[in-house]
Amino acid sequence: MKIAIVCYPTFGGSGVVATELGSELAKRGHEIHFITYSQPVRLALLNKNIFYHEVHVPEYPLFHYQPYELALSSKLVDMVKLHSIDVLHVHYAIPHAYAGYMAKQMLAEEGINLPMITTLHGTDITLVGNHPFYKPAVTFSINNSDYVTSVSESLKDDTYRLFDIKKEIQVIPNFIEITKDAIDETSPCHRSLMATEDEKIITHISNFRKVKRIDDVVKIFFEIQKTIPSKLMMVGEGPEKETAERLCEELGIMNKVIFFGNSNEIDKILCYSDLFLLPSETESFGLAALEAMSCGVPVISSNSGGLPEVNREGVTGYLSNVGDIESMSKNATSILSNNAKLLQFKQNALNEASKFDIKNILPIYEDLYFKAIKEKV
Ligand code: GMT
Repeated sequence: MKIAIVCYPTFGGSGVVATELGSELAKRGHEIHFITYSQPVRLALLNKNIFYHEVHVPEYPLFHYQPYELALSSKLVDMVKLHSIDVLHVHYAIPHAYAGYMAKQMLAEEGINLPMITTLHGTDITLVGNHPFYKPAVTFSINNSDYVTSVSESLKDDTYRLFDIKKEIQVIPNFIEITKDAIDETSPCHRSLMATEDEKIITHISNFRKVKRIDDVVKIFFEIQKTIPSKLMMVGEGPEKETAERLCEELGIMNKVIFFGNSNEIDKILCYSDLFLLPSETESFGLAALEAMSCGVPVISSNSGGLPEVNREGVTGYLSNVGDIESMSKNATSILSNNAKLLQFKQNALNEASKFDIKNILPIYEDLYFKAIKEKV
């Protein structure tokens, strides 16, 4: 199949999912065309069957806002015709489903029928899309997609609750490529560079937005380090990073916290991590938690959104109410203070993550593409 994928190219769950999905489909012989405004951060362009088409938005002084949707839909029309694309898959409803719908309409005028699948990822529904300024357009573009998928049951329920949706939504969970040697002592894991033998390593990875409750991460760690010798690895960039750095200084723990910035070597950091913190306000799925689990790292998270579908209470970690720092710190300490328990949770995390192996999820997307194409012929 020839598949066009539209996504955000930055560090963020939806872009990562779209990139990994496209890369895996390419390995299976499908021709994948990424269409977005810059090269997706995790995309290895040199792979066979992978193409990247950049959307340019020319600056014009009259425009206060540059019309990205217009440029994207025009680019889609051109690329679909040039490469005889069979199906369009847009990730994150805003504005991709809207631009995709416009492209579909323009192509239909020329007698080309392009099926479009929209995957809902989270904040496009729960935070941004739900804003009255966007809601009518988001509702319209979801209802006018040929197929709609969401990354968790919780997000599906939220979509029906918050929007007037007539379409059936199929849940296709996010996935991960399982690293076989995740807790293999012989793998090149540079733990000793980060902590001493007796210290535990706690990690948080995100785009440091308000929704991630970065202050809670720092406060939970502050409590943990009172009784457990430990270090905190903070991976990512975003608006809340400075506040977090200031809080670490105020609490006098700056010498125990390492801020990495964005990284393409998440697995190298996770390989020496003992615990992952994700106390988010809302999380449709929590791909970062799954990435941690796939490297054998247990998770302390909030119980919001789709997190309970990924992190299993008392098995792969613990879940607490949003903002309950006391409970999260206690749970973290209970795992970290008992080595046998920690090892068991690490193994459980690995086992649970394997259910989300890309090998199990990819065929579901492939079937959906085939179905969409067949119906449109
Ligand atoms: O919020 C983010 O971290 C980015 C956002 C995105 O769309 O890029 O993430 C959402 O999609 C991810 C992939 O499906 C999910 O794993 C995240 O849980 C979800 N974020 C939220 O719901 C806040």
